[in-house]
Amino acid sequence: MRVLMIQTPSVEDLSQERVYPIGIVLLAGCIKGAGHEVSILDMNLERDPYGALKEKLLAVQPEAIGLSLRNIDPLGNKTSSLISPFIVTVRLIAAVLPQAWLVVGGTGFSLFPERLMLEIPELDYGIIGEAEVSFPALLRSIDSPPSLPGLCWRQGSRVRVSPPATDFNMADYVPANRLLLDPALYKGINNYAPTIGIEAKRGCTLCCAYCVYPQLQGKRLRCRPPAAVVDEMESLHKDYGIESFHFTDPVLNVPHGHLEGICEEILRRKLKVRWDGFMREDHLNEKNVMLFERAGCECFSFSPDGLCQDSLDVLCKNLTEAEILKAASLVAQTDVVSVYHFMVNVPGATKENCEDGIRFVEQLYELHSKKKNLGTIVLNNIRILPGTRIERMARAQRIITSETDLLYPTYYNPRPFDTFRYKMETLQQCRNVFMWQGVEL
Ligand code: B12
Repeated sequence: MRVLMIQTPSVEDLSQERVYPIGIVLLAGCIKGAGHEVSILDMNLERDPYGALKEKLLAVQPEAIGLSLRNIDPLGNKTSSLISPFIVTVRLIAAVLPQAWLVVGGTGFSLFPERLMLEIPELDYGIIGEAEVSFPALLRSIDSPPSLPGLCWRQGSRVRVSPPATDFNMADYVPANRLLLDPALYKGINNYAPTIGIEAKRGCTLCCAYCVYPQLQGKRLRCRPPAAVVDEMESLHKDYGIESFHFTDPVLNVPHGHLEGICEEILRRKLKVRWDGFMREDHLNEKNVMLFERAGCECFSFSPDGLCQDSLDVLCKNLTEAEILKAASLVAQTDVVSVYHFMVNVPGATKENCEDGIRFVEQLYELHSKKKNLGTIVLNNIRILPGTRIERMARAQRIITSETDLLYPTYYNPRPFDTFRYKMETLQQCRNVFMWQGVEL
């Protein structure tokens, strides 16, 4: 079958940070291996995404099209949605090639499968979650597929959804076939985020109250062998000149020893690469922080989320203020920048714990002031996503009701602390600017 894989618009415009669409490239490799003829279009690279789409459809004449809906919205307190460009994309395809089978997948779709299938009748099938096994199996018998993990299909006017796969064996992982989409196209397009993602593992054992990662990848950690991860980095470095990578793992430095193994392998091979990824504070110690720096870590990214112990507890972070400060004091001694993400106005916010939060941010800046290595502190309200503990809390508190449409940007930000984020942002921006300018506040 001739198959076209499309990364639908994942960002609002070309000024936003963009990423190599590793999900569809992995799947394209799987179906190519199964004998299909496959091509790829990333609409995020195009100045005229719909023009490029139409041209590609007419040139390739695919019989089946795999659409990836990665993001439903840009998060970060923004209120714009990526659902509209997705629907436009689907309608344009259906108008240009009405006979082609349309299959949708990706993280954004996986969060709202039934809703999107019902709202967009042009979609024939969906697959929620990881699709290395289900997608090729669906293409094998697309007229009448068997029961497959994560499959969404229509039964009359209803949509049926099978539970997703969360057990793909990462020892069998075949890295994305980069010949199908040239990584060089993504060089130098971002200011901050490395465009090339590397998966070192899937799964997350944590149960943070707002987070959908365990829903998307399962709760069991599935690690790739460190040498296989470094093989992939090495070939990207040698064949495409890629120097900087982002590890896509929900938490990069768990379980203990895995990232350490990757770093030792990078050092053993004398690979000159840089990388980053989100780390847990309570798994850092003097020794591994030094190892990570030596092996090319270019940013310690943390998402402690809670600005005080009450908030950490309500968000089920299983983390203490002391652990965060201990980690901060370790990374502050390195020559690597650190970035911290926090959530503001979380359930149970009080005047006192807002003040605690202010003090906490001050403490982080104090710790990093000597080496001036605090990149930034990102402050967001919580985006309420379906199936999370925060969703249940927000319903119980009547912050959202049965009328609330979670498909579109909905944040947990009730009064009276709904503007606290701005106060925190002023504080953090002042500290940041004054730190970088070397001026005492
Ligand atoms: C790593 C990551 C990042 C990195 C990416 C770095 C890089 N160079 O790749 C960084 C930090 C830069 C980032 C940025 C953003 N991200 Co992000 N990111 C992730 C994360 C943790 C992993 C994504 C990943 O690469 N996974 C590995 C690949 C292989 O898996 P995959 O893409 O899911 O593909 C599999 C399946 O989904 C499926 N599939 C995918 N496509 C298709 C298509 C078809 C047809 C089928 C059948 C199946 C299918 O099969 C694939 C293989 O199994 C996810 C959360 C998660 N655990 O999934 C969030 C996530 C995807 N990100 C999200 C968002 C919103 C963003 C940002 C908009 C946030 C922001 N304001 O900066 C930006 C957008 C960037 C962009 N241009 O798209 C959201 C999306 C949901 C939503 N709320 O809209 C998620 C789910 C996190 C969350 N907070 O909930 N992100």
